[in-house]
Amino acid sequence: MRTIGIGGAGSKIAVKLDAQSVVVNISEVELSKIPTSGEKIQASLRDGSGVFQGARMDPQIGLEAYGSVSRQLSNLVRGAMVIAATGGGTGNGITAGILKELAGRAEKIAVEEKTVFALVLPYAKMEPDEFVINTSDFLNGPVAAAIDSGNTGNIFMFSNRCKFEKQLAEDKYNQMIVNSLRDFFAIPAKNAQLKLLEEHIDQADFALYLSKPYFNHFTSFNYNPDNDFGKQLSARWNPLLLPPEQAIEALFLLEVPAGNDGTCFYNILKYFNDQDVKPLYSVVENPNLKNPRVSVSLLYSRKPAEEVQDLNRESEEHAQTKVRRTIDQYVELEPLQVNLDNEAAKVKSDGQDDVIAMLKRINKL
Ligand SMILES: Nc1nc2c(ncn2[C@@H]2O[C@H](COP(=O)(O)OP(=O)(O)OP(=O)(O)O)[C@@H](O)[C@H]2O)c(=O)[nH]1
Ligand SMILES: [Mg+2]
Repeated sequence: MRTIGIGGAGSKIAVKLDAQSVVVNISEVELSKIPTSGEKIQASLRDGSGVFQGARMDPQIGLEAYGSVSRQLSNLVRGAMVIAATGGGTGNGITAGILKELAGRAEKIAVEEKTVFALVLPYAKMEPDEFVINTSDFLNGPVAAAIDSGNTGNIFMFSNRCKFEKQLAEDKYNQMIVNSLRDFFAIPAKNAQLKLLEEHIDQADFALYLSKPYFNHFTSFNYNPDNDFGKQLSARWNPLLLPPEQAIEALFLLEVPAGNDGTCFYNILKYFNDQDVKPLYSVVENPNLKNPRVSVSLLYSRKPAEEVQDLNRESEEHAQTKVRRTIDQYVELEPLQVNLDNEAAKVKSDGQDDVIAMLKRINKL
């Protein structure tokens, strides 16, 4: 499956997953830093700006730039996986363009031509409000419309929560996202390579599952057949993804050590049947394992509007805590004598371009 990384985060994660990824950016600088043997596509703005700065957190700029590459991308996204963060301007805006194009197609898209999306959402508690607002608009708008049209494949909702809570390095966190995706995408290959004990999930079954226009939450863990499956599952949601809603469809692969007859899969089947879900499943023997291991995926279709409410609630609580903290810590300060012109001149002579750009933005220069 071709991988397409859009914007800064999207490109960095895509090339880790596949060294031949196609990467897309407005900023030539960001694009030049991405090591890929695949195609590099530079989207451009009508007035020629953006080459250095990208979309500067503005999805409208990303959407405008989408126009310059829409033809090329609408072919490339067929049967591919698109990876992008929803907080910034480039990943958000260009991916919005792709989703709108898919939603607007009159014809139904064939299973093998569906596009799968891996989105990286900001952690509302600790990331700037702009990222959260951009994400809300994106989920409420183009994502909702694409799901309603039925013309998108599975959408994986990664979140940066774990990165911030566990204070992980960006590169390490990106690798965790990639490992997690690889684990899920290995399911059909494991079926092909390992001894089958029950049922079979082949490439075609897996492709059909991936082509459904729902959110996909997947996880895997060592399964203890003596304990309740549902309890183990809800304790082992994938911490990199948003937690799922009630499943509409499901898939699981149970791997058991040599000598285990694999009949503990009936417990898992029963768990899903109790929820009126008939999962696609298979049981294989994996001689490298000491304990049974299960990989589970749920497809759910919570309206993006509700996802957004959660994001907003989180950032609102965060804002309130911030205010409270400020009040708690209120101390009287001597008035600071700062001459902005002098400060700006200092910054200029330091060559701190980013700071200058920021001061310009807030009209101090
Ligand atoms: N997991 C992860 N998140 C990242 C990374 N880089 C940026 N982010 C997050 O992605 C969001 C910003 O998206 P970016 O990809 O940097 O922005 P962009 O799409 O390039 O858009 P502009 O830079 O505004 O043109 C924020 O939520 C960041 O925390 C990364 O390498 N890994
Ligand atoms: Mg960027």
